[in-house]
Amino acid sequence: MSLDQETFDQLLATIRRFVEERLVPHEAEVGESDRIPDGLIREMRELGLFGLSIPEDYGGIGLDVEEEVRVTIELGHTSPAFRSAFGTNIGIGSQGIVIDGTEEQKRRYLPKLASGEMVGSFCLTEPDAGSDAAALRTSARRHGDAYVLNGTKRYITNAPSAHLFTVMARTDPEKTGAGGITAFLVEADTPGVKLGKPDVKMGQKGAHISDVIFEDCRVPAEAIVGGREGQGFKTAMKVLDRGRLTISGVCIGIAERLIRDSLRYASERKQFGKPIGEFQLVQAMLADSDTECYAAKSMVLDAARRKDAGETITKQAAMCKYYSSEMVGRVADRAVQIHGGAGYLAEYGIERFYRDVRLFRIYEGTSQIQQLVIARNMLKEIQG
Ligand code: COS
Repeated sequence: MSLDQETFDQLLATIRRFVEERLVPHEAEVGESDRIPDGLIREMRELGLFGLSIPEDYGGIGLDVEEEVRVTIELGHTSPAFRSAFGTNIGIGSQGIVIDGTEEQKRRYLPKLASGEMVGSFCLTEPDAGSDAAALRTSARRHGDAYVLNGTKRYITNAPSAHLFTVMARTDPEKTGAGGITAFLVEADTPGVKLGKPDVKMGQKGAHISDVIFEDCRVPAEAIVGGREGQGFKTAMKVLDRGRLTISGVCIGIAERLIRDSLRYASERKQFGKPIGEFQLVQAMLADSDTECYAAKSMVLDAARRKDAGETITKQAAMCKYYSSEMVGRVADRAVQIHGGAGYLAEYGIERFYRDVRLFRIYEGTSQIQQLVIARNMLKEIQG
């Protein structure tokens, strides 16, 4: 553990209270307006949420992976758009620097990301490179002691509010695969950085994505993460290993929330003269949801502990993301079913979660990519 037990328990209790008292009451409003009130973002900054996983030496709280997963489960008890506001700062928008950055890059950016003064964002996906991330085409050509970036990144979370992008670009046009890719730190106000219109999404209203376009965008060589060309793909994969555990934590938190809401509804709603929770077919749905959620939680905490102990958990992270995101999809579907007509109405919020959770099976690697990563690692294991 990075924090002592008492401090960590206090942090968890504070976050639980913040979620219940400050975020849950704003869920419907954020879902309708597609905007998180500025005051709530300020409160998130004050609580240190933008720096949860950033090391203490650089102004963050420095949670280890298990602690971060536990906190993320709490944060999952409300609409995922709230966590998304700082999710890139503690995840894919900062971890490239934390894991592979130079000391100078850490000192320059991490304190501002930890305080929330800067929003960080991660640019890997492109119009023609999503699951096949190594096929990306954004180029970074060397000109003296600078690089010039050209290309378009797509579906970039928090791009509309970002100050800093971690951009994966091809520095070696001769190498078509992962080896020719380099990660750059590009500040959003650099000439040649443009944003597309915020995309209109199915769910997770209040969290915004857009294209990020680089047109002859010139950055100094010191912008390369870690200072070495050709390491960007590996940096991205390491970032995603941790990110997939965190996304799993969000899925578990939302599943817990939906199970709690379904249980309450099943105890109150009466049909045929008794609460519907007394009918065995409804009980079966509740039992399946709780069992699957417990299984996901057990796996994610195990994988997080292994990562904290220094193990390579690429396979386990893929398993957790695959299982947890599919699990919360089933739990949300059952929650709609248990709520019946009410589950389909905006007023009860269940349909909003149903739309929100659909994304988890897609971003930070689709379920099919997770299956591929799992199987490839199994084959590697038997080959020794
Ligand atoms: N940690 C460290 N290094 C890793 C790694 C990991 N988790 N995964 C792969 N690598 C390394 C490999 O070891 C290999 O290095 P060498 O060339 O030195 O052997 C290199 O990276 C290339 O790996 P690989 O050959 O497996 O790459 P592929 O092009 O076959 O792609 C997948 C691998 C499909 C797994 C990858 O493209 C992927 O994860 N795609 C999904 C991307 C994604 O999640 N996108 C969502 C948007 S980001 S929010």
